[in-house]
Amino acid sequence: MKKKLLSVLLAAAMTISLAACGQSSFDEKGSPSSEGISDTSDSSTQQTEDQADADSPEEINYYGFDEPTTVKIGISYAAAPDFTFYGGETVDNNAWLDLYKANNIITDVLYEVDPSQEQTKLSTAIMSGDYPDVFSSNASEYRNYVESEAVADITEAYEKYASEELKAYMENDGGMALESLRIDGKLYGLPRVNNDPYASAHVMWIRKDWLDNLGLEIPTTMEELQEVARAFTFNDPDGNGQNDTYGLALDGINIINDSLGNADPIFNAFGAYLGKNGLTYVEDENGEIVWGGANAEGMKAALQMLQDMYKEGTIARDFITMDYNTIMEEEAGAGRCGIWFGPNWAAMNPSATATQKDLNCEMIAVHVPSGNGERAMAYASSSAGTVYYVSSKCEHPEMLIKLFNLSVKYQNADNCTADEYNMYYGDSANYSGWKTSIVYGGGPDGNRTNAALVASVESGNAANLNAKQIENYNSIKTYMDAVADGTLDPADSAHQRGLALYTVHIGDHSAWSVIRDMMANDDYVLAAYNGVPSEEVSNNAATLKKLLVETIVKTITGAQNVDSYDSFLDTWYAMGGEDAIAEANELR
Ligand SMILES: [Ca+2]
Repeated sequence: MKKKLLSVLLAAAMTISLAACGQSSFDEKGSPSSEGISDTSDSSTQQTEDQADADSPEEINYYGFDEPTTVKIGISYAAAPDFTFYGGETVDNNAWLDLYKANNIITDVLYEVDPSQEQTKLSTAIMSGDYPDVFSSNASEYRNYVESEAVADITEAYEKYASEELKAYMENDGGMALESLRIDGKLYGLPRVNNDPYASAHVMWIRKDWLDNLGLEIPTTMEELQEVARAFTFNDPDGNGQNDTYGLALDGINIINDSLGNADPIFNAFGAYLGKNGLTYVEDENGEIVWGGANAEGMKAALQMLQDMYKEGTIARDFITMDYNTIMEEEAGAGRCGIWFGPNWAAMNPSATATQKDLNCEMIAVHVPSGNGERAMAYASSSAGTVYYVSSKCEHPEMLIKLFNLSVKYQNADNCTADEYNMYYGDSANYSGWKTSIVYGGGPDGNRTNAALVASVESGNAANLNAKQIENYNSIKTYMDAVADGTLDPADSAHQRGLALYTVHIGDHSAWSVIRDMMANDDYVLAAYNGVPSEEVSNNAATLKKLLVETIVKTITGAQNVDSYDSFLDTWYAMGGEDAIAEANELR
């Protein structure tokens, strides 16, 4: 579900641009009057106090300008087929324009185009020399823009004008996307950060009711996992007298992935890191960047274990034809497998489905077992996707920073009131809201949002939750009350939704409980390089991943022997891997 929301947000990529941020002769009709004003100025004062500067701190306005400053914008969101304005809002009259006006940022629409024409329009404008002052692109264009000198160096503007909230937003991914944009220490753009690689770490999901039925403990090593998988396969863990279960579910079609059935956590447990794309960068003991799959010893130990499990039947015979959806619905969801790896939402659908078949079904999240005697780590990587720029011709490069400060303040539930959040972020199903802002500053709704939800469930007080959180809170409460009353009805969709959310958020064995523990223990191997790959490396990446996936699957089924991983490595380097690693070492 989270994945679906994320893809909706990504698909709705904002392509609005902004031009000409010179001083204007602003007329009084747009003078500040909304209630956002007083809040904004209060916050500015607070920021000023918080960010005491040696020069003249009280003069820094993080959210706008002391004098009306006109910005011309190009708009493409309004012509998008899925876009709907709230009530009476229009391109010229909406909550975000009011907020900008209240902060002396006066917008004037330079052009309005269909989203499909936005990049062409922008390119034409840049070539003509008269182009928007603030605009965005995919990060793959970042170096081109920097080399063309069309965009400003914002290093100093960011240092001086970034609010504490904006800095915290950039830390959602540990600062990786922002740092990936530095060239010789200088910044020429700001990334949209809606990825939290810490929060999206994968955990192990296991049937707690099966462990209890067989008198087994939660496995903490890969050897123990193999023993549990044997018991789940041969000892009738569901007690129905049928030989209808097995141990570990794997997605054989895409064995390293971002969903259910991912095998990468198993490789991680042996010190190898493939990520979801297969092209990962880790640092070796000499500080050089090497491929995360270059640890042949670790990879071979993990492959040997999986080959052994396949041979003894504790991995499904037909795993090579399974994808994440099969595992979700027909394996975990049907109560056939007892163990799988996946993200925080990887038991939502399976728990709701499997409970209909077996009311005692209990799926819990646990830390990935250790493979090599050390605590298993997760690979954390984040790259820039959308990048926002300010033109090198703009006399106020801080305009970009101030626009971002406003968006981060009003598009994150933790930074504003529930009413403000609903107004400036809006209802994602109907749009408007954040879409009319010039910069999108909504972050991933990670641990902070989760912490508020968990606290409310524990205290029974939902007063401080935003609209989205209250919806989840009510669902979880409905489920928990039904369990307490003995009235749980697994066919009731409201109970299913509550149970699904429970596996993510609540209790000692929720996904979030495990992930918070991972964060506290720093169980992460950070990507040594997060830069956007060159076209050549990018083109080779798909071939390299295909080769890697084929090698892993063939080794598990025994079609290839484990030691052939060494010759695979030679091929991987020769087919473009060597160039990718060299590029990372050169550009880091
Ligand atoms: Ca059985």
